[in-house]
Amino acid sequence: MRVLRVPRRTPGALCALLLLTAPVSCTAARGDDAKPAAASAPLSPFERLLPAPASVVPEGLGYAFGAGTVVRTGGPGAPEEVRRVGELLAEQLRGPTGLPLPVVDGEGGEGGDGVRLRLDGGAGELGEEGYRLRTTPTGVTLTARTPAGLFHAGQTLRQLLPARGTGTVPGGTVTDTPRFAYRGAMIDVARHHFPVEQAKRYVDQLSQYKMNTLHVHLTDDQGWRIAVDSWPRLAEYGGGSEVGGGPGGSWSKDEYRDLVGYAADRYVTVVPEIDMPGHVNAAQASYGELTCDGRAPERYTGVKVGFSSLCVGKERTYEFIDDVLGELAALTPGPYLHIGGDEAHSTPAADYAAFMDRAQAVVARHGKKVMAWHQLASARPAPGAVLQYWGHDRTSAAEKAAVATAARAGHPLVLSPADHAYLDMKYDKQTKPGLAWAGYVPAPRAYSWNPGTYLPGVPESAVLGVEAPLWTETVSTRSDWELMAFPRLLSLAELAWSPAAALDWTAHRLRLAAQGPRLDAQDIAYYRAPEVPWP
Ligand code: IFG
Repeated sequence: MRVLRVPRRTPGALCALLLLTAPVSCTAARGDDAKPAAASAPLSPFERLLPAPASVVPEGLGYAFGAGTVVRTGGPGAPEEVRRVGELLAEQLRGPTGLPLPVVDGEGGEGGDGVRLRLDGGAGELGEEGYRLRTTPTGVTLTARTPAGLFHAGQTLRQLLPARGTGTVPGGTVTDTPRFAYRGAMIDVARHHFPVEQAKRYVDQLSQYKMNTLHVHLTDDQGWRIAVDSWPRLAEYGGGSEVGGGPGGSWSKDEYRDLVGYAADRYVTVVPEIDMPGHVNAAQASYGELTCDGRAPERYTGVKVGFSSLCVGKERTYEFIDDVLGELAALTPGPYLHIGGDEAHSTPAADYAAFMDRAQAVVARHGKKVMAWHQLASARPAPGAVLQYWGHDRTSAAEKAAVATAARAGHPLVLSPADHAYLDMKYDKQTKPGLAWAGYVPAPRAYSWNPGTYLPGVPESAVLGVEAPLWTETVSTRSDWELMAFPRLLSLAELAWSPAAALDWTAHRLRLAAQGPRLDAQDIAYYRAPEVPWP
């Protein structure tokens, strides 16, 4: 059931009529249309929700959170995972509200005031990640078919309360399911090293907006950031450089496991990337045997791309990728290993195709699915390989057509158009960090595209989802990271989750503005984009 979103200035009488005929969320019903419309009348808590939910039916009185509010994790026999979701939600709500919010098993019967988490295997219409959130004066009931759905319901509940302090959750029902399955953000920890704590903070932030995938670009010319037991110099030596000549660094296997577990608790899947056959200078500086002439290059701290290539004709190369991908697969519960494949300008096309054939076979042998940048379409993508498109408006029709052909041949696409979704693109010429090779991406441009119709000849059914990469050639601090990522990541989150019918910049910009106090409360150093009416 869709909720009609009627324009703010709908006359009260008409809106009241509409209320009789269709569930509408119109604030004009309060009769405030008599007054000249304010620049932006304050949004109701339902209208502030980001990503915009599929359906909202405001109804009756709400539930006031208070000292007596209890979080109840499911009826008898509810799986342990429901309790864990309840504990995490309570923890996320205690901060802003300052309330005790104890977590108890069971629903405490109808008299049980508070927040109830309920798994309902029969709620087929909610799918794998959807939920229903129903609020009455006695409490808020979160219902979902899966714990992931309950987690997403909790993120909506967080936004129905103020960013600071406690309040009343408005009465009514939110019924919500995502448009796309893959809702991702990528972080490049190779150009500049970042501690795993920063990646975990990003997981907190992106999962709050129902994104469910963190792609980690672990290796590149400037650095190797993950320990590999069978090739120890990769992290020990190859991790000791970064753009600009800083100390670099790398993650131990335990640190990577910690990130994977932390992400899983928030229903975020980690997709690790080992870029190949290009972008490999750090690996070759660590092991000269990985070059064709056996001579290890110097470690690289510049920002050029396309100058390195694994030695496609050497068997040692395939022992290397088998060892590396094998150890990474063992650490990665998620379905994908990303093998890069971009900018292999120093690998002849035939060699590239032969190499990618073998690399894809290695991924399969270790029980994982292939993900790669869309250049793989020019070679022979393995059955089911997912292609990540990073083209832009100036990408040739031929290149777009090759990707569309691959999509129609059964290769799902993850869309990351560089001139909409690359978070390392400057907002404008004043932006200090960032690049501009794909043009400036001001906040509205991050939102002004429709993944379902974006690529010619690619039906929405071939689009697995969207992903917002943040490359770090020019980003070396948390504040620069957050300046570039926010608020544009929230726009990608809405494109990834909300129904196409909900996508409307004039409403979205108000929802972004309403997130300002929440980002402030979480100490996120976001860019106060001039196109957004921040409070
Ligand atoms: N393209 C390169 C990245 C990075 C990026 C910076 C891809 C797939 C430009 N490859 O994007 O390594 O340098 O915007």
